[in-house]
Amino acid sequence: MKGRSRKQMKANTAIQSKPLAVLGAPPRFQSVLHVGRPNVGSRERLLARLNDMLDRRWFSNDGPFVKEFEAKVASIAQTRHCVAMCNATVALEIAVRALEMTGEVIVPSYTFIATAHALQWQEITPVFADIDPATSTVDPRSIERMISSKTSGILGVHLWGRACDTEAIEKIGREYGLKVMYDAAHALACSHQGRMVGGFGECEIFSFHATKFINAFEGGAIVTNNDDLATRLRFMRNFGFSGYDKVSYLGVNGKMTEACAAMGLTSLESLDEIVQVNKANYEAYESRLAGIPGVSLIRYDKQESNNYQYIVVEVDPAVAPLNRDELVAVFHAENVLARKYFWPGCHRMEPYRSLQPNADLLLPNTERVASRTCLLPTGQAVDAGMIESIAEILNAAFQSAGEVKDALRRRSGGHGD
Ligand code: T4K
Repeated sequence: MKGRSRKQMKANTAIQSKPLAVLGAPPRFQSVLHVGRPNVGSRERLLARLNDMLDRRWFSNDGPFVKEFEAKVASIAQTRHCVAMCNATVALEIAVRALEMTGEVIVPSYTFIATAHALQWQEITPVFADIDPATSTVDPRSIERMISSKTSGILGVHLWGRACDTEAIEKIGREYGLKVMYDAAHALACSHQGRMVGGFGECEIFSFHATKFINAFEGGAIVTNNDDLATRLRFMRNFGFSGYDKVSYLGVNGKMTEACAAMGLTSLESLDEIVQVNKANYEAYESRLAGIPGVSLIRYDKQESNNYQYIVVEVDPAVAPLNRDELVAVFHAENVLARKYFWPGCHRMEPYRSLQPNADLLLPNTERVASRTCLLPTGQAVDAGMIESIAEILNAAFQSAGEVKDALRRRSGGHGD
């Protein structure tokens, strides 16, 4: 299979079938399996592009690769504009500023910390709304409850690529005169009710970080159908310059480099192939995890376009013999670095924990979902054999749950975590 060497695959396939590393056996995988191992794409195409870049001696500042990358992303998102940025965090910050959000902005707590930081960094208070436990995306009813006289906007997040309830959110936006934008870091090439993610709200932001299914080493992009906003965003990402020696806006340096755009273009050429691998991995997990008590895989709506880039598993502690934290400890011992995204929720991380110490009282679903979710490895670095082994580890751990709990308790000096 493209993108991984046979030797590496073989070394990483199950080396034994039963005993668990947490109980003293050697780890099931010899090398570590990560959540978010980058997909590489065609080395030849990337190196050819980098050579072109060197020959051209044009390395940054709206170069030809950046322009081509923007055109391709706008075409996937079906938007009039795409403004590429150095990463999605800076893109969020620039978008928030270009939309003149101030005071308070409502955002889910159940997201990567960058969503909240993009606001707080500009001294805008992120007011945390709860999620709908059925979808893990922000609950419009909770948004409405959080509106105050200081609220200027709503920043929704299309978590795991599944779009939030854009109709309800935008209705609230219209009723209360609030700007609406979306963090679509996970949602490139995903659709919502048949429309591609990209054209919802005032603008949407994609991430092309190394760990995303399409990567530009580091990168981000803002897509929008608003011509004036796109113009402002272009100025703002380049110090506010609107011409030689002419500064028209407050700006910053948010530019994407040509090397990053070269990687982004190369990665985009493999989009279909990567989605196919992700989908096959998702289906392999779906069949291997089916029927295991208390373990469920989040669902992607088959009527929509999905990138299937995350394998998100919920562990119900009332049913499963081990809880999420115990299971993650079991996986780590086997060199499967399952992640607890986005535990414990932004509201329990600094500076928000200190600034808003009682936020948890209004976020019961966030607290519950964050305590039971873990992500498993996928992408081009993972194959069906590895998924089979991961499922075997899970089954073996559940079968020996008593021993596993004892071993974990001993390891933590009797504190049980
Ligand atoms: N909004 C949302 C909803 C997001 O999820 C993110 C980013 C953003 C906004 C901000 O986007 P950017 O500003 O980053 O464009 C990772 C990523 O760094 C982050 O981009 C991503 N979300 C988040 C979900 O995951 P970490 O700190 O948990 O993991 P990290 O970067 O250490 O990487 C995870 C694993 O991947 C590592 O254990 C090893 C492996 N890895 C990582 C890199 C960078 C590799 O094998 N190779 C690599 O090059 O945040």
